Amino acid sequence: MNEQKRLFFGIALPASSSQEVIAWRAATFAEETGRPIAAANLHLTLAFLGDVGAEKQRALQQMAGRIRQSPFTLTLDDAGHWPRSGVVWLGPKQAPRGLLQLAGLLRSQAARSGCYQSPLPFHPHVTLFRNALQPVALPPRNFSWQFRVERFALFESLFSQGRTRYRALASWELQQESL
Ligand code: 2AM
Repeated sequence: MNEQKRLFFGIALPASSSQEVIAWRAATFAEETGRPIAAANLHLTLAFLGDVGAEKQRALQQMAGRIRQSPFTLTLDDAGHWPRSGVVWLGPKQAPRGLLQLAGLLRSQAARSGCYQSPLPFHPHVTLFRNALQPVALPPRNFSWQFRVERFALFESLFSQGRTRYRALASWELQQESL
């Protein structure tokens, strides 16, 4: 049997930031903006892997486990709307080098394992709303959430009873690199 799972590498938002973000979202965006993402589902995707079988998953996990990288600070201080995909997002105005490095490594490992990687440049973001197909009034950029990223995870995306849920299957710590 070769059961496939829908997988991605990503960073979960700390629970405290998630709560602050959803309170801010509720106060900032009109209700009809789109379908709000649940607090527990807020995350930043590093590399989308698609449907993956057990053997490939093992190989991807092994490669992820060999990554040696220092923790970094992520600041979410930008927001935008992609009308074609219907996504309203939160992201960094300036992506930290550590984030770009980590995503770059995971994306190239994924490509080498045969997981299709979009040729579009990596645009780090946390999706706030889906199905936002009408123009969206974006708030002034006077917000900012900052947190330390000390681990990343392999998530499975599960869809049942009309709801998407993400489950962390494995995670890896980012460790201060020795000089
Ligand atoms: P999105 O939030 O911008 O839609 C799980 O689906 C995660 O993988 C989401 O964060 C999603 O980004 C991201 N992702 C990237 N490429 C994807 C694709 N081709 N299909 C589904 N999700 C994708």
